[in-house]
Amino acid sequence: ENCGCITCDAATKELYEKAKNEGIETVWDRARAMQPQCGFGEMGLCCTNCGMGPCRIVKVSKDGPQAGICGATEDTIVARNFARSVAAGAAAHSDHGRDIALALYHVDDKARIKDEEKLFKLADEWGITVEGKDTVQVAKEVAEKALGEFGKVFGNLLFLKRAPEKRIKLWEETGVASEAIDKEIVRVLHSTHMGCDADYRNIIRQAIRAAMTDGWGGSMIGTELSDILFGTPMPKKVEANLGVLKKEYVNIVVHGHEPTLSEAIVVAARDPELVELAKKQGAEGINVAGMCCTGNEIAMRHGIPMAGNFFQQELAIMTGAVEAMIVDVQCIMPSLATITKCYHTKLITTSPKAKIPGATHIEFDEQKSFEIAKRIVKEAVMNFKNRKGEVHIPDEKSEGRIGYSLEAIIKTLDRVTNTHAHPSGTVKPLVDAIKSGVLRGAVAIVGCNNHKQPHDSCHVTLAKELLKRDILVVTTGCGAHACVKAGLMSDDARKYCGKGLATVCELLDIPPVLHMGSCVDISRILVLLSEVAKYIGGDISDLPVAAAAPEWMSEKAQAIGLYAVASGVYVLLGVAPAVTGSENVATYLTKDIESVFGGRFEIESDPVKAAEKIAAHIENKRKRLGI
Ligand code: BF8
Ligand code: SF4
Repeated sequence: ENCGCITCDAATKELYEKAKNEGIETVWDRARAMQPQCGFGEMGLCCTNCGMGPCRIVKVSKDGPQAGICGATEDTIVARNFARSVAAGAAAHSDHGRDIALALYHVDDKARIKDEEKLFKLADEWGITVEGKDTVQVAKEVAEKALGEFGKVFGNLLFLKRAPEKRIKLWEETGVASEAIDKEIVRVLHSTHMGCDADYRNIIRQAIRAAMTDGWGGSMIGTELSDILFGTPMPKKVEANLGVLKKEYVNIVVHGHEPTLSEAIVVAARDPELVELAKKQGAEGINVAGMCCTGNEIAMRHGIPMAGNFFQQELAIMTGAVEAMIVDVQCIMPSLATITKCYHTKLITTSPKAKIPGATHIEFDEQKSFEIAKRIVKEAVMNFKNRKGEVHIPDEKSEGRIGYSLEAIIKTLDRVTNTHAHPSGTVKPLVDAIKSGVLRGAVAIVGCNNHKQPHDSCHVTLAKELLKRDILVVTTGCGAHACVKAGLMSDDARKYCGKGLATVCELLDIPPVLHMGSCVDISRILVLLSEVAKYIGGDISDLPVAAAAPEWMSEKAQAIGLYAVASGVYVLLGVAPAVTGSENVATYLTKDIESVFGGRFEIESDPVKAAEKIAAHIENKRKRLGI
């Protein structure tokens, strides 16, 4: 795949050419125009934390400034910048979780709770008595408890208890057992304010506390409560790539993150009245497709086709076939407003947190969700007749099986446990496969697209390199889109696997790359790791596993990376975070931190070398386990 092109995805290549021919600027053009990118920023050496700045530290020469005007060293500046990015990422994921909790809080009809069993299980976990209460009441109390996680005055995050005991103890000893979500994020902002924390290790410690409120806090709340509200994903077939758009249909692309909006759109688009209206406009019907993490959410739960990932959002509009792109929060390029000007596509923003000049704003309100969703879908339907010029939809689409929530994985494993009279509902078969060496280990490939890497190519190459080494891959976010588009979630993908992994896939009837959801759903991976670690009576850091974000770009990815490291995971990044300006900070994050948490960062941009490093790490862990 590493052909030096901008992407390994054929649909993307095709539409990128179209954009060039039509003189439409895309992310790749703007990235090129941005070169060379600022070296200070790239190394994390620019500080704008107070009005005396900006201060930039010149590392290359002894003549330039070696400290900020206040005296902050490169260690302090780099650590502060990194911590603030992590806090912003944790804030985004956690605020998403809060919105889901609010949606659950406002449920007034039992029919709107799609996974009652999960609701009662969570109520039990959180010590909420359920006797004599109806489902709606229990939902309200669970939602209230979840909302309390953001601002409670005392106590640690409730979900930390899901980790193995050794891990919990380690977090307490090292001072990273997080308290309330909002509190930890505020603390990063406070302690990195001018003239506060100057000790890079302590700054990173607080950054970890904030990162933990993402994975073990807001993200986990987002995942759990979304499952309760909209259903826990189970395996299903899905089609992926821009070829899922249909020429004769009203095409609606839902893009962003929170399933509250997208779920409502999916329902509204099936409304007979609106379908009829679409037909009156000359369309054959209404086709909803999802983009980025919203795409993952509705694909996992309803099998709605996945239109594409982060670097395909502009291209979707260039098909000329999208009547409306409906967005909520995060990873939405402001350039969409510019591009929609050249086509008939309506860009519809829906969140008070994310308005874009040039877009139509129709604010979403969970309490009137169906009504508003219908209004939005109607806008799209009525826009069908405004299509300009020719429609250009690439043929490319592939098929895969997705929907591997933790519950789905356990159910899948039960297929082999039950036959051996072992207790069902455990991770035993997975542990057995790893112990025997049939499976060498497992790796999560997650994260975004970034122009610093060829689009999708690093996700796909890394996955294939791991599969052939008998390493199972799980994936979320834009990495999941990349893998399903490349056919890695089909049965046919067994051809990329080593003999052991191929056998496991056949036995369990699974694809070798498991789609576990959106980026908040990395919380599912944390729970899976915890379950496996508990099963073997160890810690997450003992396991032959790793994580990789070969094309990451967002602040959320930095938060994820840091909570994974603090949870004991080896995290390989394909793009270096802006910490290279401080040798101390860079060394701490990529080496020394391992002696504290058992996890660390590794930077490697070449996906083939990345696979080698990950495999070496996994074999190392196996050796230490004596397996
Ligand atoms: O949360 S992988 S580009 S869409 S940040 Fe964004 Fe990155 Fe995609 Fe989802 Ni995640
Ligand atoms: Fe400069 Fe210090 Fe102000 Fe940062 S906090 S801008 S280093 S004076």
